[in-house]
Amino acid sequence: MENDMGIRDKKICVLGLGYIGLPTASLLGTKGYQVHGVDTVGEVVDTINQGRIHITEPDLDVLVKSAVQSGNLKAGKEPQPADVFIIAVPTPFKDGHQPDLSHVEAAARMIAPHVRAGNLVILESTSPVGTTEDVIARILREHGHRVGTDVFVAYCPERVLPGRILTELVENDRIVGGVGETSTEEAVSFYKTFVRGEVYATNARTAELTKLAENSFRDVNIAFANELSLICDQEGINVWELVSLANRHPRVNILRPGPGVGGHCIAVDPWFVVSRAPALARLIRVAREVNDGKPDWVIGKVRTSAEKFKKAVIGCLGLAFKADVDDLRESPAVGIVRRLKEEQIGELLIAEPYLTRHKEFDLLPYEEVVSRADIILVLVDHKQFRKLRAADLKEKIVIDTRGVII
Ligand code: SAJ
Repeated sequence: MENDMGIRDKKICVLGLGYIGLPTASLLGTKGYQVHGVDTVGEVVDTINQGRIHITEPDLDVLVKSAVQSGNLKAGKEPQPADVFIIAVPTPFKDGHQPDLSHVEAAARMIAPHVRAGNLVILESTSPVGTTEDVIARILREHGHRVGTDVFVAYCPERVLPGRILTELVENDRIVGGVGETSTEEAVSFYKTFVRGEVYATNARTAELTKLAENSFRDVNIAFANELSLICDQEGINVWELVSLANRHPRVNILRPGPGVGGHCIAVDPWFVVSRAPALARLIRVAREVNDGKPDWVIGKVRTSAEKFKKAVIGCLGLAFKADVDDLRESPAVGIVRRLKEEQIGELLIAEPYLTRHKEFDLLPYEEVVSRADIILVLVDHKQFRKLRAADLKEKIVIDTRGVII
């Protein structure tokens, strides 16, 4: 890492104070930068200015508190002039799995009047190939800036894993791709002031597709595991045993099947590849479809099991999108429980140990759910559920989508 010379005089404006923007803003604040964070939601701004957080992520509360108390992190609803602008706003998809770049576009328009010669503008939001050039650089040019000469623009995808964000923000290697070589150089120098991993230089388009390729790689590999789970079920073979045996091969590493793929990234980003190359991205599209189809298959299993009872009591274990987080974004577990409720398949008892309440479902302690249910449906591999033993559940039907019960 470079030394801290000059950091104290530098101002950073971070647009979007969510799962990426807030950890990044507070980390930069504790490094000594003067950080102004921007969010369009007033409640988020107020919470952060009080030194508190609106999302759950290990150790983030301590970091935000320290950055705010030191005076280095302040939040507001409007951007301010800065040396570096970092855009970390959501990029969801809209109808037909087409990317919705409206937040990126709005952020670029918000900062454009504040950008001055010598400034660096970085996009971190996961985006389709061409976004940095076609949205960010274009809008800055419309405001009279000469991109690559007096204003520098680069793409640097976030790559942090929810649950490990603060560690990975510093330790992970970063890919930085500028619009033009000078932009790349400026952005690489900036990341080197706080990243301990390697910082690799490329162009913006390559950096954009690198991020999409990473998440598509994971999606395709999870789809392979999910497809195997359906084949194993038909053949009467235990998929968990199969995966662990196949993985004894030195060049095989099959991922874990589950109830589907959730989170705000892996279930979304591959569509950004498909949207630009529909005829070519065949495997990526099918992987998405396989993973999106898994919840239906799980519901079918529950339905068949419930038919064996007059009114089955179904214990649903977990709502989060993955183990040991309280994050429900795009969670297949939520979708499955919602459908079971809508279709009135049995009486539902629901446990999510990482939440105290949920706006749609009544939550119960998981021990109570396990003891009262006829059918145990494991949807998340939380550590609490990993304590369950098959020998103690002999009287019940167990549908374990995560392979936690042994
Ligand atoms: N899952 C499985 N089986 C597995 C692994 C995961 O079913 O073997 C499921 C999880 O339960 C979850 C989903 O996949 O529903 C995604 O979880 P994840 O842990 O694979 O990934 P995310 O979404 O938390 O974070 C990913 C990471 N990308 C990669 O690992 C390539 C992270 O590094 C990215 O920064 C993040 O997406 C992002 O923001 O793009």
